[in-house]
Amino acid sequence: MKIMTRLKTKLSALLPFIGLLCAQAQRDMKTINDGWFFRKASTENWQPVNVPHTYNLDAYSQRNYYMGKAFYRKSFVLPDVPQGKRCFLKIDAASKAADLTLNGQKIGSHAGGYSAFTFDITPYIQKNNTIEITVDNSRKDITPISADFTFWGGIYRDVWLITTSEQHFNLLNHGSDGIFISTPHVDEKEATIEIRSEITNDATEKATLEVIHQIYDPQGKLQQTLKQLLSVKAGETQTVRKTSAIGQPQLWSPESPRLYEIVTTLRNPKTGMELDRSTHKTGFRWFSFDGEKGFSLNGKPYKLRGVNRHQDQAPVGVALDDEAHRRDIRLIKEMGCNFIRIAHYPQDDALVEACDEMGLLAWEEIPIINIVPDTPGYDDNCETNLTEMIRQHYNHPSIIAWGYMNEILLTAPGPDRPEWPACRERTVKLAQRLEKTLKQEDPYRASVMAFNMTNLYNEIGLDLVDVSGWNLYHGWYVGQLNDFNRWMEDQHARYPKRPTIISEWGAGSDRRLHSKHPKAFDFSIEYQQTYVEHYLPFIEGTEYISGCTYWNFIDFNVAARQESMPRVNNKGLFYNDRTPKDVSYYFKAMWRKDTPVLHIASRDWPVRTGDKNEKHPVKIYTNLDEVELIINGKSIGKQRPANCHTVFNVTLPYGTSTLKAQGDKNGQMVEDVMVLRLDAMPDLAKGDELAINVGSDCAFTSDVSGLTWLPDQPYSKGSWGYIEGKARSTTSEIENTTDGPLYQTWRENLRAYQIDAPSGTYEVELLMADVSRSRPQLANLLGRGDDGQAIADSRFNITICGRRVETDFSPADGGHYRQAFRRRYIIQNKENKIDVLFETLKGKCHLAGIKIRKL
Ligand code: GCB
Ligand code: CA
Repeated sequence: MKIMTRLKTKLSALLPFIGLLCAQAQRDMKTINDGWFFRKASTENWQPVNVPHTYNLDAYSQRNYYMGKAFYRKSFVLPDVPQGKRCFLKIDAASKAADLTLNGQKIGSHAGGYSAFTFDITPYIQKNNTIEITVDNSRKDITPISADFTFWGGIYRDVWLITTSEQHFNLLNHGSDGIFISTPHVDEKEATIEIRSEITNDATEKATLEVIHQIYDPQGKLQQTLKQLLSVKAGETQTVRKTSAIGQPQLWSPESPRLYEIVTTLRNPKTGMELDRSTHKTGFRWFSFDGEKGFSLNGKPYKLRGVNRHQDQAPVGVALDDEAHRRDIRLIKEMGCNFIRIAHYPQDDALVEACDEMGLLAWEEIPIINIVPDTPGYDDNCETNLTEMIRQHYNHPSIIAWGYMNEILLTAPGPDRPEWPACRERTVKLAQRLEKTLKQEDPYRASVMAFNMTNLYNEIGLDLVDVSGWNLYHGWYVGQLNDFNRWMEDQHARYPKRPTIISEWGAGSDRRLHSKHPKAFDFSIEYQQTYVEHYLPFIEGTEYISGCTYWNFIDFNVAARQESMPRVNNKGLFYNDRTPKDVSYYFKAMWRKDTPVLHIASRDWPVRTGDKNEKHPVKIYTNLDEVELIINGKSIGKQRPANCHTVFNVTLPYGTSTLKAQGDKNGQMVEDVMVLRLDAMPDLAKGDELAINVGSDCAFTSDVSGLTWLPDQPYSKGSWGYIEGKARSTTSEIENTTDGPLYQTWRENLRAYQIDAPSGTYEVELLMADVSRSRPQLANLLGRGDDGQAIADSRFNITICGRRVETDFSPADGGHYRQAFRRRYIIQNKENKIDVLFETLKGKCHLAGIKIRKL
């Protein structure tokens, strides 16, 4: 008896190899990413490329990147054109639309830049083949049409050539492979698994077939084999369903992402020959969203802690290889996230697979953003995109929510406008249509939508979704930090039953800008930290908030964005190259309970300028109870962090210092070490350059020269500073400079700028820009920090050390609006002071920066 069982086990272990012997009957899949030729419609030259590829690397340098058609072409030889086989071409993404021909014959089109599509190319394939694909990223009937990211054109994911038998799973179902696995019921004792498979018979005769599902547990042990016989007529596709119970399921969660594997095979029951095979993974988990209690996973309250993820990375744009997607999920996990919003569009299969495997719950969405246009075909395309997303990623246990609209009233005409009723109606109509489709496609996941800072969404019926996402930027684009708490409290009081999640919140930061008095829109590293340190404790401490996704995991490309880093939205917790910003360690300290976190948060501010008697803030992000700071071997003392951070105010010697933070977690010593440099205040007598970022509380360090422009201050005797005037700023882009932020802050209506300095010959350099006639900003900016109009076309005289250097002057002379104006004057200082006097003739005189050097 025993021997018999053993023998059986051995035989079943051999079965896969027996399967291999019939390899010619199985599914063959290979990428054909290599050896393509490419040209834009605007050029004649074909250029060799590999996919993934985007034709919008111009988005890194140009606001108006190329929008239009481009052509891809590839030739390949199939030495043996398979007989009795089907061939498919699968493209994982071509943005935004693609028309395909094979050997001169049209094989089909696809609309939608973020999902896969497959064509049966059997009728057209021959020995020598040429595929031609026309891609177009300018189509207005395909979403997205307006959004805060670049609409990268190109074939930017994999291209596959797939060969199957004439009987196969239905590869033509919206880019999926025709196998759909769901877990309609799960609890600790038992789970139900339902597998729906679609089988196509492309032969000319009816076929009797067998579908076999082998379910392996997370340890790789075969748990169940489910079999089903069916007969499929020639040319037909049939759907079969199989439901089964799994006792004592090993549950999937971000903390232990246990995956079951389901191997589905199609066989000829007479010959035993395997015809097709596909492997999927599933996980058993259950969840709920509640208006009072927030989210719960597998029966326990569970705060969703996450980030939004855009997919681009310089210098390749969105043409990332799979390993880069997996790397991102690893970094996100490492930070302590258990959740991700795959925003604003479906992303690579590799990313979603990594969520399953490494353990991240996910919200995925299609990119219907800012406004629903009145464009024929748009709604249909939206619905198709939604269906594709759901079918393609249906089997992933990580996904718990599908989304379909983001801030959809942002650029819609307001209720006071005549266009409003029609716009409102079509928006609500589309939402209702998509909500219905979503639930038909997938009754087991939540529907979500992201609202922005207006209650209109509730009032007009866009609250039809299961979960309301709020994109809230109080203390950034609008109002004060506390307005965030008030917003949520008010929402909860009005709609206590409605599940909510903070789907976006974020502040921008630029490594070149630092401030001891950070404020919204100064783009300092420090303000972003202040912002998140305010929001996160409220989110964590408020039960009814299901969780959050910070905006954004990375600094990402937006060709149209201006601000301190044109072409970049710099709200990332990581730089675009995936280097962590210090602020990411705040999240890690808040969210990782399983490991000690101790990080000196000054990697983004490693060089300071100041006096050695002055106090310099050194912030530590940590989840330890107590931290000691040691500078150059000497203890500065111990501090007890609150809200996962503490700031030591320390004096530093000039030059480099070694900073060591240390503490212990349950007897385990933890430390972090970094080197920080303090540069002395510039000494004019020594030939140093005294550079001042006029009109700003931020020090600015140029990427190019490394020179630090000091924060501005009022003049006092023996020192330097402004006399009178008002500080102003703009987010308008400044051209012809890499030091934009210097010019984006200025002082206007100042009487003078004075520097007390020993007599001698000096070089005095003035920086300014007339930032009026700004280019239209993105809708997202909501107008904070745009003072440019105030100085429009101002004219003034400038006198330095008694000598008139400019008369009836404007930095915009010659039409140079928004351009960096920088001019040096050689000056004789005879009275131990350099005074720059302004005399306004028209508008308001202004100054954005000043630099002095003794010759
Ligand atoms: C939003 C949008 C997102 C933007 C973000 C921002 O609300 O949903 O696409 O990138 O704000 O940074 O302005
Ligand atoms: Ca300035």
